[in-house]
Amino acid sequence: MRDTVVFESVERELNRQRNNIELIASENFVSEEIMELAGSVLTNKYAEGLPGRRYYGGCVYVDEVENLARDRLKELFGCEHCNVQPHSGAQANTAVYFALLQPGDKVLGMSLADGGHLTHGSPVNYSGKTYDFYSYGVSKETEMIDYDDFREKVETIKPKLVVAGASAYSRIIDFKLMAEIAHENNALFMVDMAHIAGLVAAGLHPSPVPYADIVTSTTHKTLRGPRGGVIMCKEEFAKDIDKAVFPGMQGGPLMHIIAAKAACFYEALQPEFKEYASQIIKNAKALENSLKEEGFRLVADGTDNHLILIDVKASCGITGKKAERLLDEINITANKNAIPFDTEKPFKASGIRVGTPAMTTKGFNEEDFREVGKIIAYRLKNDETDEIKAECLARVKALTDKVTMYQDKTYIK
Ligand code: DSN
Repeated sequence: MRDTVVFESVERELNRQRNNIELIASENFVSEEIMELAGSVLTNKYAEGLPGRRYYGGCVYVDEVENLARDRLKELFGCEHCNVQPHSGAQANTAVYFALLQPGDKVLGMSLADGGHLTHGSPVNYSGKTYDFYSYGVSKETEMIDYDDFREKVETIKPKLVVAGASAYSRIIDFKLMAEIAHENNALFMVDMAHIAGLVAAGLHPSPVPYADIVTSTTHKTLRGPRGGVIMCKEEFAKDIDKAVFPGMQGGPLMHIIAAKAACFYEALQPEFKEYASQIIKNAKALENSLKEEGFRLVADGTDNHLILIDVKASCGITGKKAERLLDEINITANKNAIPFDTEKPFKASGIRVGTPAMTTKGFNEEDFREVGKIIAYRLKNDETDEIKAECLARVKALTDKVTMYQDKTYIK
């Protein structure tokens, strides 16, 4: 008997994805092929181990798939070795720590409050509870990474591992400089490039791969693949990383997701992906300009990549939590986010984070994003009236009505 209840929820989510302007900077919409592979019969297969060295029979075809994913990922980023099995970015990061560190070892990562990630040493996360994490952050004046302070911290703390990468940072990160500082001080250097992986793949953000000992990423953000993680590393760490993923952290890999990852890397190797990534950045610039024209204060004064942090407290006198709700009510999806030196608690926050990858996939251009900026301003800078809400909803509908992706396909139900 068909479980209609869960299918109805999925149907409602499909309609939400169709009707909303999706600005969550870490989300995207996958292609029909990736969706099909993620929902394929490979979900039925156990394949613990690596291609050619499995703990189960019947792995000949999933071996083909995992080899394709590994070869394509190596070609895409030019890494020496990779593991495509981590179920998520958090698990990829945890596996790296498990491979390189002992509990209590010193690690330096970017502060969550300044744009880092939970797994970069937050006290509520496994990383912060297990290792002796310290943090670096952004300068108060520029709200960009303070590399002098970073150097001083590496020199005085003498961490075993330095972690770079962020989930709410809108400027280019100087991975080469950070690697030099880490290596001069005998620290290993790891980069979590989850947010910007698609931009790196397209050559639009400097790649950390030549400089870092280990690079982790998710596959579902700017890279536009299925939800999952990967690890890339220098050959000397290959065995330790593979062992840390399995049997260290995980059991059976998700072979249907690895097939979808293989398709994602194939797509990212095509010339059209470069155009897509370039449009993400052009759209973010258009949104930045539109928001600035409306008088908004943007953290770090704008963006070089796919995301913008809007200081809604300084700009409109409201919290990020309220801004998120006001936008939700007009079918614009974003998330509240702490800004550097925030005086609000993280659950309320003074900012919202907006990104362009998802709607760029759906075909939005600079003009569309200028209009998105104006709608955001109109909603957040005015009183909460039914008239304004209705006007905003109509303007959002005018934009989403032009989208064709996911409209006529039944495969996503
Ligand atoms: N949770 C992700 C984000 O939204 O940025 C990071 O992993």
